[in-house]
Amino acid sequence: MNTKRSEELFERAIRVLPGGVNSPVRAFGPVGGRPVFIERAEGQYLYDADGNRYIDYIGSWGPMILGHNDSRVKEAVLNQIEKGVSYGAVCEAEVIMAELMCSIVPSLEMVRMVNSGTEAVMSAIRAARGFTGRNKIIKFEGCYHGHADALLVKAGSGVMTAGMPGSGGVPEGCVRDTLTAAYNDPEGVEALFRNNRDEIACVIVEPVAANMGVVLPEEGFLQSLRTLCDRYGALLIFDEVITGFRISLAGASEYYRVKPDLITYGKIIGGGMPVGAYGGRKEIMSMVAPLGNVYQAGTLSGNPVAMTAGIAQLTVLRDHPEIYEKLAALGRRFRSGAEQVIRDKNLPYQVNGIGSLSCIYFTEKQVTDHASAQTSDTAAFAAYYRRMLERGNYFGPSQFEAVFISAAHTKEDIDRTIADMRESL
Ligand code: KE4
Repeated sequence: MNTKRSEELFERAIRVLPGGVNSPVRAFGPVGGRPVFIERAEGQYLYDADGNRYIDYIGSWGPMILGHNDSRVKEAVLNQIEKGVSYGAVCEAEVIMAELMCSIVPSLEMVRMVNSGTEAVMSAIRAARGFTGRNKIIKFEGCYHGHADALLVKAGSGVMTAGMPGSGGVPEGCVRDTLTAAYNDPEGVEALFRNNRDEIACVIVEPVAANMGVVLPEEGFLQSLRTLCDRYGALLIFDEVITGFRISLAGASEYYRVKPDLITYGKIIGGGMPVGAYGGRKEIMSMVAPLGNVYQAGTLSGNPVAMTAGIAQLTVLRDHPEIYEKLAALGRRFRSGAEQVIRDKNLPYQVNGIGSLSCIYFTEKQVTDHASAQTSDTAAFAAYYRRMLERGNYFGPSQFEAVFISAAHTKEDIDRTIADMRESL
């Protein structure tokens, strides 16, 4: 595959961007080789600077659930741009977006828009601490909640890919109040509550852990968190930056029938533009400035172009429930095809997933948490990754990232990828 132009661009990039990237997960270090530079995207396809076409299984790490350049989103954004790109003042699009999210997700009584998932999570935790008057938080090993200091503890995604316990530059004082438990281990969570009785402000969890691959909550796990939070007076935060509006229209809180106190969002709600949000019970959100004393602000929060993109995408998802049936069917097709190849080739690999989120783990152990995910053979994954890329399948360059399928993918795309998998595993 000719990647000459990408290589030239990468030579320039590494001189002026740390590692040549604006986000570590885009770097190809973990899989070897150098990143291909994308020039344009359409539907389920990416086209790189050398004209190579790829079936896209990242979808910008989740936002592009309808596929790239969806005409309904594009038209709405272009119309808004004609009216200006940013006002720094309230506009109707912000109200429509908040009303739309609250009308779709029963747990959302009030919501605040921000500019990224990281900002959504750090703000939700601040609101939880302000509401409860407590400092400690519980997170789960392998879950990733963005790069705010207090959350960079045994985090997933790029931190896990790099094999880092945490991050440089984070003072001990910033993580002193962050407690961690193993995913799917309610007993471990209860022990933390018992040992920190009335000090815990919140438990934050990815209801489907999609930053150590894809790890599903075991039966009763999420409900156990709800019960423990109620018993000890802590808040339950669902980080739905990936699962929100993806595993079902109303997300994981509806899918699993567990009601969190706060939910964080990103990705899909921005339609590809930089957007995050947090929201939930009105009495908690009423703590947020200017209503309450929990300060949080943002120059581009509620940006009209970003709101318009999000409104357009969420409206399509709300008005076309058949999209979720298609996403689920394509996800099942991908996973069952992968399982067939693994069986035929007698490989000790695992396939996890739900709806349009999947992950092939290069390990013989069933993956239910961070420790079991860590048993994966990342070198074998890297070799597989490069062979699949050569054949025009673009996955996240890490064993610990999810495979994202969009509504623009077809059965033929999936079958083609499975055929390539049969040659690449
Ligand atoms: P952002 O700040 O990257 O918008 O969102 C942080 C975040 C928060 N919570 C969850 C559950 C997330 O998955 C993320 C971000 N996800 C990664 C992909 N695994 C973003 C990709 C990247 O870091 O470039």
